[in-house]
Amino acid sequence: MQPQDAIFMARALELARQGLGRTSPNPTVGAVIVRDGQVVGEGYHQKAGTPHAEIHALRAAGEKARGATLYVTLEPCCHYGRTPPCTEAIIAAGIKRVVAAMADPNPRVAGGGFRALSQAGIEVETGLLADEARRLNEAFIKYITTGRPWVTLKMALTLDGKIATRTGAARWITGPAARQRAHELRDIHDAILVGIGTVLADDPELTTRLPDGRGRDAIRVILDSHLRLPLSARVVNLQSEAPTLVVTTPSAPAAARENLAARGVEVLVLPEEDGRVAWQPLLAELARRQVTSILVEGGAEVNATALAAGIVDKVVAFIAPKIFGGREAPAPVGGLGVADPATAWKLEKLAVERCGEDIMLSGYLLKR
Ligand code: AOF
Ligand code: ZN
Repeated sequence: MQPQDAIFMARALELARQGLGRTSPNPTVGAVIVRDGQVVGEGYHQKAGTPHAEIHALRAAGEKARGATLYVTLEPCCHYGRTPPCTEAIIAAGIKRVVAAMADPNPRVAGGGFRALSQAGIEVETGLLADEARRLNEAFIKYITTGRPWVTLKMALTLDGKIATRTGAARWITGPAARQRAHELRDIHDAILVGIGTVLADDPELTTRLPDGRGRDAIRVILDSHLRLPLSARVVNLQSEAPTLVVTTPSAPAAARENLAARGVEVLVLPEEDGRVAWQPLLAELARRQVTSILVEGGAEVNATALAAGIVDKVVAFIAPKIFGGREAPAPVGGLGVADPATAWKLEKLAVERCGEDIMLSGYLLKR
C-alpha cells in the first residue's frame, strides 16, 4: 500500500455511501481512478441493472485510465449478471493497479475478479479500509451468503425503558433529530415490518419522510395473524411507490383476505407457530422477493418473537432523556423474557451517536 491509498479509498467509500438504499439487491459500491496523484474519474453504482461503479469511473476517466490506479470498495465482478464483467472493462482500459477494500462475497465472484485481473498482469491489493466497506454492505453480505435478509431491530424508548405511557400514548418519545435518523434507517432498508398491534394503536404510514423529499419508501410488511387490519388503515390507503404486504396465517378469515385483496393489498398466508406468523418461512419468502434487509419497528411482541427466533442482526435504540414511569407502561421487548441475566440477548461492537437531545445506541447481536 502507498500513503495516499487510504485517502482515495475513503473517497471511494464516500461515493459508495451515495448509493445506500438504492442498489438492492446489489451492493453499494464506489470507485475512484487516480493517475499521477490526480483523480481522473469517479463513480458509484446507482441502481441494480445499471452500470457498476467501475464502469462509471472508467467512462469519466476515458483515455486517462491507461496506466492509472483504480480504487474500488468491492472486488470487481468477473461474471455476466445484468451487466457485463467489470474485470474486462478494467483490463481493456489499461488500468495498471487495482486496490479493493474487500472481496465480493457473491459466490459467483468470490476472488474470481481478483484472479482475472492478476492474470491480465494488473497489480491487485485488497483489504484497505475493509471494516468500513463491510459495514456499508452488511445487509448484502448476509443476503448473498445465506439467502436470508438482514434484520435491524429499531426501538425508541425513554430512559426508564418505556415505549409508551400508561395510556398507550407514544407521540413523541424522541425529538425531531432522532426521528429523522429513524427515517434515514427506513430509507436504507428494503422493507419495514410491524405487528398489527402497532398499526391498530398508531395507524402509522410507514413511509420514509426526509427533508427535500429525499426519502425512498420501503415495502411495508404487516404481521397480522388474524387479519384484524381495518380497511380504513393508512397503510391500506396510502399512495406509495412501494407495496404493502400483509402476512397472515391459515386461520385468518377468508373474507378479510378478499377485502384486502380488493383494495390492492397483497395478503401472504404463511405457516403459524404458537398462533403467530413463523419467522423463518417469512424471511425465506422475502428473500425470494429480493428483500435484502428488513427494519423491524415493533411492537413489543413482534420484537420479542424476532429476538427469540434468533433472526435479529443489529439493534438500533433511540434513548430519550425522559421518564414515563408506570408499572403498566410497555417496554420495547415483551414476550416472556429471560429468567437469568446471564442468558440476556447481548450486543457487541457498540456505537453511540448524539441525535439532538436524544442518544442513538446501536450494536450487533451476539449469537447465542
Ligand atoms: C462490481 N461493481 O458496482 C457492483 C458489483 O447483475 P449485475 O450485473 O448488476 O451484478 C450484480 C452482482 O455484481 C452483485 O451481486 C455483486 O456481486 C456485484 N456487484 N460489482 O464490480 C459494482 N455493484
Ligand atoms: Zn461489476
